[in-house]
Amino acid sequence: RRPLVTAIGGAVSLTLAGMALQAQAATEISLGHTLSSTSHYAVGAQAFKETLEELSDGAFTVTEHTSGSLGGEREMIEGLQIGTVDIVITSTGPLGNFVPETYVLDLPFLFEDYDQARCVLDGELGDELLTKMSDHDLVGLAWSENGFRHMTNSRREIASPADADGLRVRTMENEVHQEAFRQMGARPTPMAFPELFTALQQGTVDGQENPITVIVATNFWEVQDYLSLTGHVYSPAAVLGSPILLDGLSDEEREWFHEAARASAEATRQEVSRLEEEGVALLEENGMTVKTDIDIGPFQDAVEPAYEIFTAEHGSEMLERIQEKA
Ligand code: EAX
Repeated sequence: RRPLVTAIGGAVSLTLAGMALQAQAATEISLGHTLSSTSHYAVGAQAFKETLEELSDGAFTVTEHTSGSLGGEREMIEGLQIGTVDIVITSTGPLGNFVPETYVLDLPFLFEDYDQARCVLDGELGDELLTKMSDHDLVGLAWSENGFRHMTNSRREIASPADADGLRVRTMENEVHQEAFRQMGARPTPMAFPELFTALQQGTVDGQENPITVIVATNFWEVQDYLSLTGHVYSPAAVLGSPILLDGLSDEEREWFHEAARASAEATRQEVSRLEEEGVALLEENGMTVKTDIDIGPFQDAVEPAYEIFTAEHGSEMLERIQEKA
């Protein structure tokens, strides 16, 4: 009997040792974003998770934190720098505060359509900007997408800049966006995204601007009656990593993260395209009055000074390179 007991004991301890080894080997990666679990960012987060877990054969597991549960985008970017979060999917909204070179992407009416924007971000300039992030304690993994931004508000239909006059519009914490809205005659109020729904509900601000993707994912129709398809600025998203995690990995491991980020961006862009097709109808079904046929000329004229202010501060080299591609 003794050998049998020993054999069983041996098997049990082997299994336990195996489990301990597995538990030790899997590194949990935290991934944060500001949007809901049904959003285009969530689609991208899941693609990141699947790709990384598959490539690493389970050595890394990814836990997604949605809806700003790790804070707003500015806070999460700070979290990457100090290593309290590993991966963040964020708009470029607050990014220029950390990597000023990215401000150029936030200029209003810079990109004409999705193809052009994606092409620039996937090209040399996009790569350069991702590389630049290393100078600011961030790892730029891939350019993803939020979408062309449109204005919503609870007061009136906006068909021209004059209609935006005096309107209190929440903007992202981005000086280029704030300037553009000032030029339109609105009263820009920068605010982190997780505070926005309540601010709209309580009337602290009259309106906000975001892509169809975000308006759909956040049920903004509950607090906003009017949507105007101004498409006034393309909103890129970036998949960013913490240098504190990534610098400690092997080249092979780091490449898995880059690949997972590219898969994430691809999945997100597909979802953005789908929502561009179907989102407006959904918003109308939910009671929003949508102004579609907007003459954007007067809006472009109104924000023109934002370009001068931008180039005076940041130069025109990157801007000219983008405009050459247009
Ligand atoms: O990145 O803050 C914003 O309006 C962003 O579009 C949102 O957080 C998604």
